[in-house]
Amino acid sequence: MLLIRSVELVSTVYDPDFFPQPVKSEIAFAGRSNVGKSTLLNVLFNRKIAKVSSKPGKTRSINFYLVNKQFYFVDLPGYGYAKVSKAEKERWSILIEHYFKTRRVSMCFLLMDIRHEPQPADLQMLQWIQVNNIPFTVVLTKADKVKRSERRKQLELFENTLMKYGEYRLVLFSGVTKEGLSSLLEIISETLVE
Ligand SMILES: Nc1nc2c(ncn2[C@@H]2O[C@H](COP(=O)(O)OP(=O)(O)OP(=O)(O)O)[C@@H](O)[C@H]2O)c(=O)[nH]1
Ligand SMILES: [Mg+2]
Repeated sequence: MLLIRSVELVSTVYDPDFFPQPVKSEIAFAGRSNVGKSTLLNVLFNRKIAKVSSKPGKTRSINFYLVNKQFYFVDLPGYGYAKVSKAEKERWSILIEHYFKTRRVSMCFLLMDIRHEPQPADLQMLQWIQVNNIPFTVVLTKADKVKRSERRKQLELFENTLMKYGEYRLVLFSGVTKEGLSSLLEIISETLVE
């Protein structure tokens, strides 16, 4: 299992021209604004290095975290937040699209809130990931917020809606209880040795 010994935020990028040089392997974390990307990274890193906010739209740049001086874990800006200007949305989509087109991403964790059904923006993201042949894992976040029965119902809903996107794994995660952490670490470990 991957042991995260060191983490360093090495690059905060707002402009497609300023991506850092690729390293051995790169893992991306994508999802709607406020879904819990930065929270999940902090749990993985076991320290509060990524900024978390209850207000959506916190992470506006692409943040490259260098892990164990070998791999990038990349916090992508959240999409689908209604209250930003059209120009800002356009900027984000250019940045994210450029990111997926130009980097070799070994695994993309696509986060979705377990309480809501997949949103059009999520499905669009999935399509982008598929078109670019990037392996992905779906992470259902905020699992602590739903009761057992609701959890089963939502799981079924996600499985049915996402069936047509081919092979992928699905992990339930909570930043509060840390449920799902060991599954995530296992998938990351497998990805990084390949
Ligand atoms: N209960 C609960 N709250 C969570 C969980 N994950 C995130 N949150 C809360 O959801 C809010 C958003 O979390 P962030 O980690 O900042 O979300 P993000 O996806 O990085 O958001 P952007 O940077 O805006 O794209 C914060 O108030 C978090 O505390 C979770 O697993 N359980
Ligand atoms: Mg964030």
